[in-house]
Amino acid sequence: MDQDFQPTRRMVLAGLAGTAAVPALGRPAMAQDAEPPRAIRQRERHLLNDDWSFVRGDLKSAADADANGTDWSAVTLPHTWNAKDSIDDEPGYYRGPGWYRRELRVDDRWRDKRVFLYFEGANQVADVFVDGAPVGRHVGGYVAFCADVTDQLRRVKPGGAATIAVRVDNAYNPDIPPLWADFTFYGGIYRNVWLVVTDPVHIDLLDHGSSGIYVDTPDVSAASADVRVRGRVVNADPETTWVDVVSTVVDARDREVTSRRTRLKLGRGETGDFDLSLPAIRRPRLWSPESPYLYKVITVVDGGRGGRDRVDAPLGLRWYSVDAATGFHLNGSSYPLRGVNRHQDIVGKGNALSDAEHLRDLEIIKSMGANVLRLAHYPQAPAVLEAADRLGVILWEEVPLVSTVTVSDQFAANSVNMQVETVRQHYNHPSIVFRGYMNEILLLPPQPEPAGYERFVVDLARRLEETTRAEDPRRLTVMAVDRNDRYNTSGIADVPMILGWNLYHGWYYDTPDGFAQYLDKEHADHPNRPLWVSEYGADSDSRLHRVDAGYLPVDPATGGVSYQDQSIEFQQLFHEVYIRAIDKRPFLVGTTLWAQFEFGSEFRSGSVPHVNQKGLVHPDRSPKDVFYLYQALWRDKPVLHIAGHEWTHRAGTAPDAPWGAGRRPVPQPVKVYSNLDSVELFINGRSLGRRQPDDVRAATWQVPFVDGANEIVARGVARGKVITDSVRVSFTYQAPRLSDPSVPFRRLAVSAGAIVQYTDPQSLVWAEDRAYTDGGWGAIGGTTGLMRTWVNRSSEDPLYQTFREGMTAYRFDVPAGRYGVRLRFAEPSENARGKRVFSVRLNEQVLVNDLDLVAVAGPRTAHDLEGTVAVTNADGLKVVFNPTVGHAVVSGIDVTRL
Ligand code: GCB
Repeated sequence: MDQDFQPTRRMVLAGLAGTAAVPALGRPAMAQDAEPPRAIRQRERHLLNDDWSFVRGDLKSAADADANGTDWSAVTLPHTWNAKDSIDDEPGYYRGPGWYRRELRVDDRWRDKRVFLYFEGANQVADVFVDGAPVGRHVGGYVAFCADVTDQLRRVKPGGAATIAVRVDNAYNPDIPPLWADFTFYGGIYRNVWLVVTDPVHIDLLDHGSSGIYVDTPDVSAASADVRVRGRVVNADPETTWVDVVSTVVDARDREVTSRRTRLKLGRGETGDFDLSLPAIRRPRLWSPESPYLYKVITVVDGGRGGRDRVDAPLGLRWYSVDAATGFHLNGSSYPLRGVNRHQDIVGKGNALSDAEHLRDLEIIKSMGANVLRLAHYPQAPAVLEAADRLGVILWEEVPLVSTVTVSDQFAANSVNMQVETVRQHYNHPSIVFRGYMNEILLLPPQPEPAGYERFVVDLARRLEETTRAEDPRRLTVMAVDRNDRYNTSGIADVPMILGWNLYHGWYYDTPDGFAQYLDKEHADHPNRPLWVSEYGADSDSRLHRVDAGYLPVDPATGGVSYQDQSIEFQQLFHEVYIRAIDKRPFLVGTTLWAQFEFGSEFRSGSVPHVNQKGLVHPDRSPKDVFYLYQALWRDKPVLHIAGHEWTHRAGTAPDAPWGAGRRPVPQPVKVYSNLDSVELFINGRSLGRRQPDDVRAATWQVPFVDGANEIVARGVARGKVITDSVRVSFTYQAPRLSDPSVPFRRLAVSAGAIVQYTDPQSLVWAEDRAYTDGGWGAIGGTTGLMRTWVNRSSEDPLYQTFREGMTAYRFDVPAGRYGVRLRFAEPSENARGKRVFSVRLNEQVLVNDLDLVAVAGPRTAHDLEGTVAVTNADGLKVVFNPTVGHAVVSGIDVTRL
């Protein structure tokens, strides 16, 4: 784990509670100096990540950035001011201005040079000043921008320094996308900043933050590849200059492959374009995810005494096409794209990631076997794109128009400009094949919806489509939409070349089987439309488990899923159903699951608040077991993984065990994901037989767990070599009848209202709720509920979020003795005092009278009570609830024999 990475308590719980610590994937991502983006690697450049001061809030003017009296704190870039406030109990996070400032020592050698500040990204409006003078403003939080600061630095006395000040503002702005989306809009200068120095004659840095060089491959085949290089040269020299321009392709070992030159005559201050078609490369080595071979295009401009400049661009030679019936084709062969979505953050750290952390993420994605990555929902750091080129991951890149738009010319203009910037900046990355520009754009129209809103959105889509095709005619365009027929009826679905569906059958609505039916209908209704499954996924939490994972209950009235089971096992089931359906549909261009990593979304209130829990990997980059489902399907290397590393504390009962039978083994399922031909499973050294993994590489055994320690070992043979995986499970046996003397009662905890088990930080397993049965335990009356808001003053949200309401009692038919009873409460729905008041007794003994949870704790806030009670007769223990106003409610009951 990264040294300066402080996981919050919640993250540790979510990631590790109840599990053997699962090591993080990949190598440790240490903070380190950033690698300069390729375009500036050959130039004089200085990383400006250190020595910044920061203040949250506004200053009257940039001049104040120089003044004392402001409470500056020292920061290092990448930096965001929302790392912590986006995961605390307070609703919302700071969205407004912040200022950064830094001294810049001016080198005398720069006198005759051009000097630029290059920001890889700042969210979302940045105003840059040098010694109080504005040098540029950038709108939009997800691409780079560059400011020419030559003139300002010339004013600095020899040996002196200038002050760079940057005002960054992430306040909601109706004219800047994204307006609303399921991720946190972290503010700050969250990517690297560079100072770049060039000669007066140089390749243009000011074309929308691009490298100034645009490499095309108009014709690529196995036999030959044409390469075209366009670019813009600036003559900032006082004299008219002849500029030699030469573009050379070199192979991975820097041997020249092809080259062409030209000359430009540029007057003082003039800019000139060149366009070179290089002699074809014979029998090129092709680029693909399996073999990401990279050439390099070196472009040198030489203006004699006006100076020289050089920009390198990556070159990957590949060709591709899509077909509505047969999907994607790469380099002449059918090539099903299978992969993931990624957001660019780490919960607890925000979006201020080092290049090493970005690279680690890409390595994890690659190691799972994905060949495609959708960069959701905005362009990501240069380090990400360069890693994708190098590792071999095909990219879908998109601009952040998400959920809704503002009907304004400015919104449209900003959107188009974002696409132009994105295309020009990332033009040369061979990994980018798909260009998107909208996600679920009809999800949240303003209410009431203004007349003409839909037309505006469709027109904007057309403009973005035209812009994308004009700027980048060789990439394929794509849009992601949600399950809503409006995309068809409005015509927007036919604007891009490919339509991506974000589908959540079985999670937000319907059952998982609805997914395949939906796809088939869309394909049948629109046989000429290439389709992509751009998202599918379900939440999970390592603390939540379900012995017999099944489809979730659907409310017949709304069609919505009425209880989202966030267990690890449901997420596995969900993905198994989806990937099985996907693999049977060769018409799909690609599929990208949601999402590789858990990510920050401040308003979310699942079992880990502020986090979207659909990731296959935890925030600390340790994998969930479902990661190996995909690895077993997508990788050739042998994969053998017990899908139980996150379920190491189990409990259960043998319902048919006769009285006096003692602790019986309890059969519970254990699943293995493997791409081996067969796998043998052992419990405590005893074989449970050999099985063949099925079509989704899963094999399941009913494993008879014994009370106490269980060592589960999976064993298989890959290419003559034995490989194994093992997990230790601690199992707690509960007798069906609690007073059975052959199983002396110790402790029982119930998660009221839950259909899943919860493992607490002490590894105690809280059982699913149930109705009382004679001799056993359970609720008498009442209904179960789940609150989908976060719980204040607790990190055990899932325990408090489920509840039972309106019961008269819980009964535990324990033997005579003394018991400690701990009750967990959180008011799920009332906001005012006096709306719900009730008393609780432990048998005849009052635990609390007139409990009003809002009054004692506040709404949706954890409140615990405990007491002891002597059980003297055969009636056992009754926790009795007596309402005075409304219904009684409880979230958890933990009974311990003292
Ligand atoms: C979607 C959105 C994505 C969300 C995801 C979810 O359809 O495109 O931004 O995060 O669903 O988890 O609900």
